[in-house]
Amino acid sequence: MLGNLKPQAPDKILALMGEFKADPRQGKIDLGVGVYKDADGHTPIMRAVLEAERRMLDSETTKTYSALSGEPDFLKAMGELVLGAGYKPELTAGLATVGGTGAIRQALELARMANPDLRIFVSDPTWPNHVSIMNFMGLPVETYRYFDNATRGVDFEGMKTDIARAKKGDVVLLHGCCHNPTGANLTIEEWAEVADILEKTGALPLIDLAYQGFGDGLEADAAGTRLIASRIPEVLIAASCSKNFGIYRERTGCLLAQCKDAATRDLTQGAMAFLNRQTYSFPPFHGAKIVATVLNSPDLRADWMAELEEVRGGMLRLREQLASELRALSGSDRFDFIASHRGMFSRLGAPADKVQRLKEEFAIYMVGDSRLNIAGLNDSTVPILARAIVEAGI
Ligand code: PLP
Ligand code: TYF
Repeated sequence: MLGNLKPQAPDKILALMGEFKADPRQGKIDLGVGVYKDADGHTPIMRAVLEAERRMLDSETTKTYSALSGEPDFLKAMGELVLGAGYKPELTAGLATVGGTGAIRQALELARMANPDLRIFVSDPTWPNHVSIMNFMGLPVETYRYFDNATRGVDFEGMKTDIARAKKGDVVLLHGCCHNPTGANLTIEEWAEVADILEKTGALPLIDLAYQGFGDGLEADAAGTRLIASRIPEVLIAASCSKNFGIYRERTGCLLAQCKDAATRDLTQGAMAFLNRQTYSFPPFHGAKIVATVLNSPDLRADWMAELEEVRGGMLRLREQLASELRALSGSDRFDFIASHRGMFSRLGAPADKVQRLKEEFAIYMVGDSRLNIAGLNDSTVPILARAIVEAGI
């Protein structure tokens, strides 16, 4: 029977990781997969995370099952982290999930349970896993204009026109901050206009928040999400802890569902717990407990925030350096967008053959759509990349 299976196309980003590993060239540069790396190319365990694990090891006495929807202290701390003072626990259902990806999957399942005829509107481009999950689920996907290749910014007029086509019963997937794969983001004024449209159409926003703290800071990166939640009664938020806590492999994230009243919240909470039970029963505990411990211990929280700021500041400095190096080498300001993009990624807007040339000629690996991971750079590789970009004629 298993012989009937069809071969599946590999994930391009993960495949690139393998290609990079297999490349024997000295001085190769990995700007592919979206994982934070320090100047030595290492993805460290954050200090507060390690200390939280030590405390857990000392205090935990059992590994028995815990809560089907996830730990209440984790969900409350995440609600506060994401929604700030606007978090309304009495109106917000919460579900611990297997990473942010699990939260996206459960959000889509939940929305489909509420309306089997829904369509999902996604930005063009978006994280490829969004589309592949939706295709796998058989959900109709519509795209809205987002990236303007001419300016490397957001085509906001196009976006507004396209998301206005989403009706009540449809879902509009928005990146909360640090858009993957482009690095181009909405201003807070633009978020307000998105809220106007959602208010008018009644479409349900699903906000994917995978990089809170990687762009303009923990509060600023949540500002768009908070604005939507303050204006729109029903909002789904898929939050990932993989990047901002550096706990990728612990698979930690949550789905928050803000509901219009307490009765709907109870209904939604029940449906969300049901979805966990149908999928994998209890969600992973360890990563969620790390996050709850860090967020709920003042000393660990302060240290985590300080380290996250170091990480964010490092990426911002690399952006500035790369943009300024490219200004000098190209004699133009056409790469200045790199300094205004936010998060781990920037899309260069280069054609696939030039991306290929960077790989073959210069051993510089970036995703085929010309997305580069800024965190893959350091002081000495910034000039190497800048020279290669100019020499490759990008
Ligand atoms: N959404 C986006 C846009 C991402 O880039 C990621 C990254 O890995 C995720 C969601 C989910 O991450 P994870 O499932 O590792 O928490
Ligand atoms: O976009 C990225 O690089 C990250 C990491 O299947 C990632 O979000 C990439 C591919 C994948 C899962 C995570």
